[in-house]
Amino acid sequence: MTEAVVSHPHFVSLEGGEGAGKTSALAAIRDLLHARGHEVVVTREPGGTPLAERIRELLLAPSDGEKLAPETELLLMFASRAQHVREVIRPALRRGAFVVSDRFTDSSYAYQAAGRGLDEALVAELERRVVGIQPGLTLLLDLDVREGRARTAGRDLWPDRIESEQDDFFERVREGFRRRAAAEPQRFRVIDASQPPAEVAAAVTKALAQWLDAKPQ
Ligand code: Z5A
Repeated sequence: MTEAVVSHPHFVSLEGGEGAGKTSALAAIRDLLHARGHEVVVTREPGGTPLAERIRELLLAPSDGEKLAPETELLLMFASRAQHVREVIRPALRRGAFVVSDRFTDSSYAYQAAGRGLDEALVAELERRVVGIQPGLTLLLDLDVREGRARTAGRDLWPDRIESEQDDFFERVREGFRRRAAAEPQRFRVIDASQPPAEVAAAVTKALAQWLDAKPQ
């Protein structure tokens, strides 16, 4: 079991609330890394391996009457992450690839701690003992909650279990992300996600290029 959280220079995560535009930002990140000649593994959380994707289904399935306890939700997020780190992320980093993850542990701090009200120290303990790794760069797509929800309104016939939460939950999540970004400015870059998609992609690419050029290869 790992006891320290080590930042990896080939590991990039993308975070943000609903409708922030992570899909096109991910494509822009992948394209820049490919253009620089790197192998790129694009993955996501919860999920990223067959077993972790099954845990994702459990997590996101609309309630069938039995409410998922916040602690259960947190532990399932970390069960999925434990599998993802061991089966996909660490092997890819070991062979020198870049890993780009659509969400990682910062989402657990934002959704399960800030959003659900669980103790941040519990998330930190799980991060230390179960995960042990964090991205070298985290791009936070920051967007007004209502604007994000307006973008995704009507997209799904049935919103998933977390999408069905109220605006005040998503406001706490947004604040949780912004607090983390303010506390770790060396790791986070905050991107204004209210801009048109091409401008968001350009801002993401610029932040990534600056980070790549600044770090030792
Ligand atoms: N979760 C958690 O609670 N704890 C954890 O530890 C982890 C996750 C890891 C699933 O994640 C849920 O799991 C998520 C957090 C929780 N729940 N929520 N809510 P997900 O990443 O799969 O789900 P998501 O964040 O809800 O995805 P999303 O809503 O699809 O967001 P997105 O990927 O950022 O959005 P998009 O697909 O790129 O764009 C959405 C729409 O907006 C689409 O129609 C676009 O055309 C439009 N769009 C995108 N960008 C723009 C701009 N710039 N202008 C206008 N319209 C735009």
